[in-house]
Amino acid sequence: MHSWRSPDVPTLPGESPLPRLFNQATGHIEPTAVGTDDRAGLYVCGITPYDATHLGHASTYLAFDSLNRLWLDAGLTLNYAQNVTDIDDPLLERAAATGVDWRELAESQTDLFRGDMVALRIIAPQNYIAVTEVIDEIASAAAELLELGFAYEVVTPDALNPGDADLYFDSARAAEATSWFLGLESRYDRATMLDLFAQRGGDPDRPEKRDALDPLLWRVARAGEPNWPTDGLTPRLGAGRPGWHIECSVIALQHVGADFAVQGGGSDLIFPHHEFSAAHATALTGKPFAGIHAHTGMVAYQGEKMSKSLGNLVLVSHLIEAGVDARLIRLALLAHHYRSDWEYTDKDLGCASARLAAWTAAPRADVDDADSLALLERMRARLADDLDTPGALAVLDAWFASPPAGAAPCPLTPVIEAAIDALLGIRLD
Ligand code: 5CA
Ligand code: ZN
Repeated sequence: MHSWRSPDVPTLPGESPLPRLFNQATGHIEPTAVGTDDRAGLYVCGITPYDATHLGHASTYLAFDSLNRLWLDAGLTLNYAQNVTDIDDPLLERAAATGVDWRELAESQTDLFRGDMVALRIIAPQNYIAVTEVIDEIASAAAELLELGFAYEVVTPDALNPGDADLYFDSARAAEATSWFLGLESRYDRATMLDLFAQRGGDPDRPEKRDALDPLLWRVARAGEPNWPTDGLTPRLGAGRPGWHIECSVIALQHVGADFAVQGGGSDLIFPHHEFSAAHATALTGKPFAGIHAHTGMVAYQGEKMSKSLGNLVLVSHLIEAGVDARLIRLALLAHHYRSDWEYTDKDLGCASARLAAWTAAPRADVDDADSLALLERMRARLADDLDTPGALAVLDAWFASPPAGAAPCPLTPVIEAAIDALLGIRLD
């Protein structure tokens, strides 16, 4: 599927240090270990295309955009993939509720998302992959897991084709036979896992499962549901559609490779989604899924997590239609650390506006003095330390602050202007 147009990113003098990120799996801030080929591998979970793009989505993709910008500034090449969950229960439910064909809903919302990403100047993934583009690969991976003994069939009385059975992942066997274990990523206890599994699309109460937490790999066809043929697979799989977690394992393995630098998404994906995406991939390859499991905090609005199911959404496209400068949306989001949960209010845009006004009002200088080059290094140091964007903004605020009476204001020099563009994605001209 086509991605979107990436913004131009200016080159800066010198280099960023290798960025360090908080790893959910260890609880520590660690260097992002990139391969010897200097390619920085990143997989970020993409949207389920309905009600896109709200500020929570934007904040998550902006966090990983900050990482990509730092990696570029550190002289690395990006190897970035993102999926679109264009077949899943919530999408089908929304399509049915609104009387729109699910394919049309997915396409129109993915288009809207692409437009919002361009407006926000977010670097595009090299591979932007819809799940419906890789159904064959997912079905093969599910069959392989069955062959390897990491999956089992569960009798499915309402299957469209009698005798077809849903396929589940055998968590206990994976924990026994691979380096993955339940909790490797989340560190949650079992009660929390059971609770989150039920809330986030899991089916802990299906009695035939070996473990209540075993996730669905492949759902065989039911009457009235979209399904895909699986001809010629060994072992045999009934026609059907993928479970949720396996889509991200397969797309990441295919387009970023095994054992890449960073797996990313919002903290609502820590369990079960990321835990099991990693489990499936490790069962398939025998290797860890990613070096660092990175998660963004949740943006709330009107007291609750901004979410499609609650409908408390502030959409990027609505703000832009209302005349809000997209740079202000970016600045408002960058003012919060990517790992913190926070609540959006109109004040966020007001603060961003005041900040941008102060920066653009600064006198311009044609030459970079030692102080402005030192400021670039301070910005880099803040950002490389677990993407401390509020810290980087504070460095700039201090530079552009009103000078004491009689003192000359600090100027906007070419390197500072380029740094604001390259590292923060904001063009001042
Ligand atoms: N398609 C799946 C991932 S495979 C999915 O979670 N889609 S989504 O549309 O619900 O979310 C897209 C991304 O935005 C995910 O990384 C999710 O964690 C993140 N996200 C969703 N809501 C928020 C929020 N309120 N604040 C921050 N990030 C959010
Ligand atoms: Zn995902």
